[in-house]
Amino acid sequence: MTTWSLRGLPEQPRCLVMGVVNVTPDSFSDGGRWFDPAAAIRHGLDLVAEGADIVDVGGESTRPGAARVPLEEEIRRVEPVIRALVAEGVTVSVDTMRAEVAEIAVEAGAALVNDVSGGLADPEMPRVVAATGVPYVVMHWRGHSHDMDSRAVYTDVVTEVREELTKRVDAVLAEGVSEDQIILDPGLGFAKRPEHNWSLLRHLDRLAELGYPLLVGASRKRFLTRLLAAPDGTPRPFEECDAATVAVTALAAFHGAWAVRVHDVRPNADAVRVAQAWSTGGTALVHGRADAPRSRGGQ
Ligand code: PMM
Repeated sequence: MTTWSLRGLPEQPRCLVMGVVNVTPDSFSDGGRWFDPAAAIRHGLDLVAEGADIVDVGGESTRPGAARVPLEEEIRRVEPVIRALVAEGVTVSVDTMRAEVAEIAVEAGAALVNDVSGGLADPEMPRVVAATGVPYVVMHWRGHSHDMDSRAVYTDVVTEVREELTKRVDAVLAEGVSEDQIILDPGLGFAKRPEHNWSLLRHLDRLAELGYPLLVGASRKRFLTRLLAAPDGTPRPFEECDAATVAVTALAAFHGAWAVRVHDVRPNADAVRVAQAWSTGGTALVHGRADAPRSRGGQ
């Protein structure tokens, strides 16, 4: 298992867990629950207690069909939450497509810029990220949420996502971002139908060949609600898809993902440890030493 070294981010010989705090009234799966700043801060701290290595704070929903949030409102939502979590020693990432928000967030202590548009939504973003020097998630993206489903057209999704990510990497490098800042993300659910998401997960190795750490965000996405649909085709509610998310986490971690972005942290933190133990034969355990006395509870 590769241990990636990214400035300001935790280093572990296992897949990292990024917990999600959506400071939004209308997010994909947890809309409204953490809209109040105090609730968002408490939730971020709870996620760390449950095993999150990084807490991803976002102020703009990217759920399919979502409209954009004004810049000032996005800043108002995320800045106090980032400042408070950083003050508590939390490693925070900011989930934003806007350079101005990224700049303010890094100034407030964010250690990572997570841009679902990979620098396409705001042409200033790569320059700002380059100036801050913090790691930068370049996600595969084809357009804003209001019409992204109409862009989910591929003949060979893995090859096309690989090519489009490569173009984005070249573009951000040309703006001064350095190679050791870049993290790639296939962008599950963003201009992707369920079969596209599954192909990308099946071929994570082809994205890993690009030579950058990979972040995978499958948590509570529509393709899981469809996979687990009732016999009459009714999709399973988002919040009842967490076990499927954990299964994706175990497999993604086993296949070398650098990190997973998840809502329900604790079982996913368990899953990445299972994947680590499985792939190393238990020789490099970080928590729970391989030679620790056996606990009660069987073999
Ligand atoms: N998905 C969402 C938001 N931000 N960031 C990255 N890097 N990758 C993702 O897959 C991703 C993301 C949408 O999920 P949510 O609204 O349920 O948090």
